[in-house]
Amino acid sequence: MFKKNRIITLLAVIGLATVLGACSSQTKPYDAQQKLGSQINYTITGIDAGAGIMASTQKALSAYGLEDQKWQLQTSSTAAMTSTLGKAIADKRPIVVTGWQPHWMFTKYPIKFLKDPKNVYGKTEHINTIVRKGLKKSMPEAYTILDRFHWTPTEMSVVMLKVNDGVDPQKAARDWIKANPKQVAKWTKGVKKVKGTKIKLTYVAWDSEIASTNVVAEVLRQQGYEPTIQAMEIQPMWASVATNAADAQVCAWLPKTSGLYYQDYKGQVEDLGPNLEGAKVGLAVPKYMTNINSIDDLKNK
Ligand code: PBE
Repeated sequence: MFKKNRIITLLAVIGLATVLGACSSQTKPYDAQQKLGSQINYTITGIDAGAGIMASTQKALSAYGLEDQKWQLQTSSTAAMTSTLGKAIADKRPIVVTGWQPHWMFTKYPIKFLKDPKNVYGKTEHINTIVRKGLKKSMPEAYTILDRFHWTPTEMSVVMLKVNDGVDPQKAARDWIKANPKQVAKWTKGVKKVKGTKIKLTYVAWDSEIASTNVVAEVLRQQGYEPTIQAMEIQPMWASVATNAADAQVCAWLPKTSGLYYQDYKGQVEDLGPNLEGAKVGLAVPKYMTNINSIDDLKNK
């Protein structure tokens, strides 16, 4: 019986692999003479459903009249999206993805943002630090460090690339701290050490937030805290800080990407302002799609 089940499972896997293989081999290299939509089944490759970039892309579909042309946004995950992107690029196939920066996809792959003349995604974004109400009073040392925490997209990218290369995030964060003592001293200068105080950070497991959350946690650890970090979906993350289940998060992409959550929770949390400036969100395509430069081109070309 057990054996029979195994064989059935095996056949199902082979069947699925054949179907998937057939689907992907149907697509040919990008052909600028043909309509883009018909070459990619009018599909934008997206990430996890809760991400702000997914909501913004739905808005873009209607703002640019793409819905009428049966364009759709496919939900997946960052890992699946970047892997699909990598495979498409290896074969020079057409693809449109939800893209953002800082992220290693722009370092690793030759891709470009599409212009957004209707400003659906906003020009640039900043990432803010959000803490629970009352943190200043109960943990003034952590509050000061969280308030001062601020770095650049280039600095964040160093940690992100290491993690992408397979280094454990906590180790990547420690290495970065060791290599950047002056920057870290700006955040911790004059702050009293504590002894084993527990502090909890929540985050969404996006590459950028894995990097920033681990760096902040390790800085707090060196200050004497006992930090825990917990990954969750975006909505529970905001709720965790609003309900005091967590102390802080450093993941608020604003004004647009996390804008809806910010509106919902802003009275229930404390916003400590940007920890990074110069982030960007939008749609991206490989550079070899030379005639596709604006979201409008999805409709017209
Ligand atoms: N991102 C990365 C997130 C924020 C960080 C752009 C994918 C989003 O909510 O869309």
